[in-house]
Amino acid sequence: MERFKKIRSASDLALNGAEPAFGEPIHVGRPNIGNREAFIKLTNEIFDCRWLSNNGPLVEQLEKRIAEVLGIEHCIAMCNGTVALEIAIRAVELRGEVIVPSYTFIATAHALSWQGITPVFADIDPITHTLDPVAVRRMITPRTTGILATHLWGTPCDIDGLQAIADEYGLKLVFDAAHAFMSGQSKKMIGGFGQAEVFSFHATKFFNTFEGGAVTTNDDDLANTMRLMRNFGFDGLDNVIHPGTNGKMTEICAAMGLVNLDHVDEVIEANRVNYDNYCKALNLIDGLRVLPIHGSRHNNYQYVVLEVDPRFRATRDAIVGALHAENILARKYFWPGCHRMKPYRELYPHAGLVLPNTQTVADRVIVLPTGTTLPPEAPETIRDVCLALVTS
Ligand code: T4K
Repeated sequence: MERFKKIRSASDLALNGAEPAFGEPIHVGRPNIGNREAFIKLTNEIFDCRWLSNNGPLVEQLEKRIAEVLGIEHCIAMCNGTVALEIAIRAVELRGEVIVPSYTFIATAHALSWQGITPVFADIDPITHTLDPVAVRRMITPRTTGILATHLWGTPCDIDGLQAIADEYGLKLVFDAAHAFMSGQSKKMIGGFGQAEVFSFHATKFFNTFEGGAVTTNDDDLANTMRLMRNFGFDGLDNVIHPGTNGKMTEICAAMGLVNLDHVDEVIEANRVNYDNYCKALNLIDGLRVLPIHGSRHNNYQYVVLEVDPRFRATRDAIVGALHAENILARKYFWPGCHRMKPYRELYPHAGLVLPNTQTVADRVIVLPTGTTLPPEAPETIRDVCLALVTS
């Protein structure tokens, strides 16, 4: 992709009438696609054997390979991350109130409320952006049955801190690991913590199966229950032994997963190089900071998170507006926080009082594009846009 111009001052900004820096939109969440020929070969095999869904051979292969890669006992592939969350939530028997972050994608809260469970929002650690165990403790009531914590941006939560609270109060602990495939804590990969962990393999994730997701666990009984729930509760032909839904992954999605799994290290490396370039370009500007990668030697570098200090001379929204004008479609994930979205705002009009860090962080974050299709000039262009905004 061609970079059309050098931005030296405000008059060079598309916002002020100049040509955009990029001729085509640069998206956050542009899918990474592995070897096309290998995918087409697998697609032909699917057509030849006429097995399209219902726990086919490719789904079984994908589950086995993911379990091996993550070092866990069971991987149950699903049609998407949201249904995977719903199934995990039911399988571990969450009910009443469950403590969640508000600073997460809306699916985390929806997966609970969709099943009549009340999401209770607890605050995050402003450094890591993940659920703060001290804040969780404050939100426990007699109706609390569990904690659903998000490894946001692929950063592992304070797993030990949350597990200690779960043990003390007899709560279930489930992780929304939608961002954390191939991330880890010290030597252990995300996938085996808590009762269960839930991944998303949506097109916008660094590893995708078009749409898809999975629940991973080391608990044999739980894995069996979730396999039943994923397929209407069927145990063999004509025999339903459990309530269930349709959470099955299709063979074409599993084929995409198998092909993409072969390229996962290359994608992480591309993300890591992008991340380093962003740090070099942006961390020298006073008031801007690329969120450091916290806590592990394993990280997928899927999200490049820029924090804009409120004292910076351009606001976060002004920067996003200027970038969009340049065709760089940076995002304000996960602004304004679930508690300020209509369904939960009405439920908890005063939630902001106990979520100061959530509100501060949600108001200052910009997620920048990365992945295998990122033009190498993007980090410097973004730096120049920010400098032009504040030096004019
Ligand atoms: N928990 C967490 C913490 C999550 O982040 C998510 C999903 C879930 C649970 C639920 O998992 P799934 O049920 O989705 O498997 C996107 C994704 O749709 C969503 O999967 C993801 N999180 C979330 C963080 O991002 P939007 O509404 O921002 O998507 P959208 O359509 O604006 O796409 C993002 C960008 O990607 C756009 O600039 C366009 C680009 N794009 C998108 C698609 C689908 C492409 O270039 N190609 C594509 O095929 O939610």
